[in-house]
Amino acid sequence: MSNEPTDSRSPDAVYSFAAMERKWPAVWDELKVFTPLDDGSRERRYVLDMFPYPSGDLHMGHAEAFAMGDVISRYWRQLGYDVLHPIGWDSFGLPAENAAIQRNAHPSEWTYANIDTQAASFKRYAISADWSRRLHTSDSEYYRWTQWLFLRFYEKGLAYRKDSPVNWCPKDQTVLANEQVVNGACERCGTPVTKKSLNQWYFRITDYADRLLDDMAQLEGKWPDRVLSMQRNWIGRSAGAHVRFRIESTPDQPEHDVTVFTTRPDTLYGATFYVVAADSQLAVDLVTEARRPELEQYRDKVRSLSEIERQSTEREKTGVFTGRYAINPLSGERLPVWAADYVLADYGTGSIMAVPAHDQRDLDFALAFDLPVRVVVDTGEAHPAESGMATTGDGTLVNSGSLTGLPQEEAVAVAVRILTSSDAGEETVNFRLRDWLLSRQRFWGTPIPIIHCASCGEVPVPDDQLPVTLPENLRGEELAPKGTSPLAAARDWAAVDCPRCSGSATRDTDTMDTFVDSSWYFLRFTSPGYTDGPFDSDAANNWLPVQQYVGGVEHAILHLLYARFFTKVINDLGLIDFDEPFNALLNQGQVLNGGKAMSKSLGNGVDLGEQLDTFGVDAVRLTMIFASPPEDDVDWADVSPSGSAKFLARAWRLARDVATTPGTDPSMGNRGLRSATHRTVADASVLLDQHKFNVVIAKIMELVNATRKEIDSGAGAADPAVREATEAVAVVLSLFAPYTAEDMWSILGHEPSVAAAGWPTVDESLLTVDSITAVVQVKGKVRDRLEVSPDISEDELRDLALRSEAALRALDGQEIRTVIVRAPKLVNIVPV
Ligand code: ANZ
Ligand code: ZN
Repeated sequence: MSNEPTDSRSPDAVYSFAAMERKWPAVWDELKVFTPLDDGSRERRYVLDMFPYPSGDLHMGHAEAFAMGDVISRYWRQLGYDVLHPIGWDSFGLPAENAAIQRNAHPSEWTYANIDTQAASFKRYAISADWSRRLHTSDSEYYRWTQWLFLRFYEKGLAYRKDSPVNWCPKDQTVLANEQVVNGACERCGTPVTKKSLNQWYFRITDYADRLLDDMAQLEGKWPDRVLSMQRNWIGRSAGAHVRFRIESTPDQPEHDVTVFTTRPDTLYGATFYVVAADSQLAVDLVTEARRPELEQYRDKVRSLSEIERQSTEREKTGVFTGRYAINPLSGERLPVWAADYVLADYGTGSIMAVPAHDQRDLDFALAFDLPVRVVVDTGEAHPAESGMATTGDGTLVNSGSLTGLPQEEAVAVAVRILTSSDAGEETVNFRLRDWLLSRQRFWGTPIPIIHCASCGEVPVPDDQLPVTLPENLRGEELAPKGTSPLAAARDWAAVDCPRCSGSATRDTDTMDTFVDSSWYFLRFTSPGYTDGPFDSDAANNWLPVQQYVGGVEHAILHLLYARFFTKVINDLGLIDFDEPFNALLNQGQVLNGGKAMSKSLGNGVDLGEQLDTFGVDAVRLTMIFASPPEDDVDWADVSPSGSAKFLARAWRLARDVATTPGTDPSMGNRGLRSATHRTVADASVLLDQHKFNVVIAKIMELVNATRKEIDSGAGAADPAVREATEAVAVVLSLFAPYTAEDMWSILGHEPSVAAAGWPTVDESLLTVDSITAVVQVKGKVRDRLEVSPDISEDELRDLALRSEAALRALDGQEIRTVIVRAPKLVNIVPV
């Protein structure tokens, strides 16, 4: 199949994907067919693929994902839109750093070598990208603006520092990323990982929780429902109430006011104890001196647990009594205050009123420590203390003072009213979403542009001193984290003069989470060379929101949420006039092999390069797309790239065989084939809008067959309808198999590129059915069939029927009593 070509137009020319792959990339580069005009002369459309991480060469997963985005951009280009389809690399991150440590190199060496490899593969794969807009987030001309944006967030109070726990290996004295903690132990030395408190940077994304949630209404129907619901759960809005409790004084401790967040204020009379998060400051503040040692011991134990162990519902409940009592504001009842690890320090207020009858976690705790269980909502179910099951259903309030007798829902409202009027609480909304911890004790990331000065405190690096670039002289082990960021070890780099007082100061040595880099790259693509800001506002407003975003569902939560957050903040900064970045989202499926994800350990990986060498780029692309709708997985064990290659050769031979010249008027061509062509194009438009790319390919296969049939057994290759059909095949195929389509287009005598051909115009009159069969019966028996127009009148049909020789023969001279006509399909002639 990769034989060398003879002259394409000669009758024995053969399809050679290798020759096409050598010929066309240079032509596309030179014609700049994929560079948008960007002059406003055409309506703009922005198609974006989630940009790749340079982990090695491209793999089958890339081949699938990027094929889908490419179909859409090529389709929209054919429709006449000015399409922006850029490409770049998300090139900061841990793998480069680990590779550099192993190879005693600088992370940039590995990173940029991989980028070059991937770029070459993308070009071969014929991604219709505008290469002139290529960017890499690890280029200082890019991260300069990541730093600039950070400083704008900082000025708005949206970037701040606070102490927070990190994974810590006590043996290596090293901060560990979550992925370096394996089963609760350090990946390198196996020592159990503990938590250490470190001063870290956060983005105040919680300020935007409401908008992030509410604005999802704009995305309804345009993003997959699954992604929207994952985002909703992550933001986790819950409506409830704050309730204030007073903690009684003790001989050694003063009174203390505390607040809980509850979604069930109706159950206030069922609270039998109070729990504070053991790892919170509040626990330390509340505990009596007599109980302090016990609490400290317990806190140590809690700290040594991994997050997974702590969250496990299987685990037995543990806790310690603090020696204090809380007063229920409604009933005046005294509740013992416990410290336990099932209450999270960073959710709600970090402490709860425990209602064991109606909350399973509280019930488990009550049963473990022999605390009372009081039913306050009668649901008709067994008593929780006996069944071990908290009851959460609807019912009537019991044992609840003035709430007694109320239906549950009404009791919520009444309880809130009482709390509000007695100033003991109020309605509130709570979010699961936490602020975004963005600092990493890592080297290969965007340095945080802050300087720490003993006398001035945190001082932002002045804009005109950006970028703060990474040192280039660190290699290998020097990059390994040692308790703090490796940048702290680069003393020359870290030591600076304070921009405010000129005293000696140090740079912040943390770098940013790589999700920061990818939260605004879609803006930079609209003006990648811009030097007066992160992007040109006009360009961004012209192109965004992205009309079609394509990427994996693994980014359903964080990346998309962060990008939405950045967009809203940048909108608030007045730099853009839209506040959602991605109008539509398509999640492509995975490529499997034999029912399982491809992996080294399973040995079921398929090498993309080998597939391309064997079958050609077009066949691999076509196979990916033909296998299933884009959202579904493709199992490489079930597909046939060789079948795709055969089909492509078959399509290509149509072009070789066409015997008319470009511009030949198709109107005299075979009407059946013309109809098939126009119907295929019309159907393809509808199907493409619905992302049913695989069905479009099936339709094209049918049209190729019909065209071949016309050449072989109809009017032959000189039929103008054959040219019309073959040109349509080339244009539609250009979305899926760009090399083959380009070659066909040129063999058909066209220039300069099929990508500029324009989508074929559908002649509506050819779509209508041009004849249907009417039957002529004599005395109810079919005697003749007539091809008639579907809108024939009854009179016309009657006249035609009465001229039917077959019908007259059957009448055999009998006189006609009556003629029943049901236009357009039936005439029944009844003799006397
Ligand atoms: C009393 C109560 C009674 C509750 C009842 C539930 C059922 P969501 O829906 O997830 O927001 N809670 C509050 N803060 C907590 C924390 N920091 N750690 C663990 N649990 C916490 O859950 C809110 C409910 O979870 C709150 O309502 C509180 O228990 C608990 F029959 O208050 B509830
Ligand atoms: Zn200073």
